[in-house]
Amino acid sequence: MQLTQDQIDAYKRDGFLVFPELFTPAEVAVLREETERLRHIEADGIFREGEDGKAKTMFRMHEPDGPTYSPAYRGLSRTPRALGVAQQVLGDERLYMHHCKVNMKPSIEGTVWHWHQDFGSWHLDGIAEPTMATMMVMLDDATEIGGCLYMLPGSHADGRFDPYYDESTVYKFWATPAAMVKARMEGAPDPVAITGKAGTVAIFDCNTLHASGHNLSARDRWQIYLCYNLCANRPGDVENPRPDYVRSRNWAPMALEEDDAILATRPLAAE
Ligand SMILES: O=C(O)CCC(=O)C(=O)O
Repeated sequence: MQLTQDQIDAYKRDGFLVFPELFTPAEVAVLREETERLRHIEADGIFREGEDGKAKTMFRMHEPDGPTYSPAYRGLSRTPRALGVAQQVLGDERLYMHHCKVNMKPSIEGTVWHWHQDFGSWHLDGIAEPTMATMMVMLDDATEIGGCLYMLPGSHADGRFDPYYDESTVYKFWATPAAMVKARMEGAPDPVAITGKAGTVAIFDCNTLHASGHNLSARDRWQIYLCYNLCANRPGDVENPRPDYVRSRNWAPMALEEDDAILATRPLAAE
């Protein structure tokens, strides 16, 4: 999949690109089945919230040597539509994956992700340069009432803001101080709601400010996040590094696979 110069320019200007229904319903169905299979196991890198005990976030489905491995996720992470697009927006063919996760924001109970930049925390992982991009893949239709992502166009241009550790949500993470977000919003275009049908994809710069709201709808909202980095930008040593499932130590360049890499894991689904 070859991006046009207009798309590359828009990525550089806005800090994100959206591709409606880039993955097919058959591919989404395979990824959903795999997600459902894995969310019932017990392993590091699977986080449960709420009274139903169901997994809400899972990591590291793309690596064959762990309990959360899924061949379909590995295939997804290496398709020309995922890895190939990341190579083009980052301008480098030698990429590895800092982490891969799926967020299953539950109906009614699933809460906000405050405004943040992914590089806010990844820099603390020891990564020097913001040459990173996240690809989000919708496994459900994403709606505003269902807690879709919002992107602030152009917000990557000023680089990284020092984050603070936000403990107001169950998952706790490095968010951007509200005063900085408000200052960045002044005079900027309105935030863009990243809505669309399942299979829709957004790829965004690691300094793009993004957030998501409460899921007030009757449906859970599942979204995959594939975080690519240049091999040349692998993390340096830090004290108390985060676990491998969130700060990968596999810095080998990923190889592109065929574009049918997801369905190839399920020959019957491909028919
Ligand atoms: O899944 C969401 O709603 C937001 C997740 C997010 O922004 C992140 O993991 O960095």
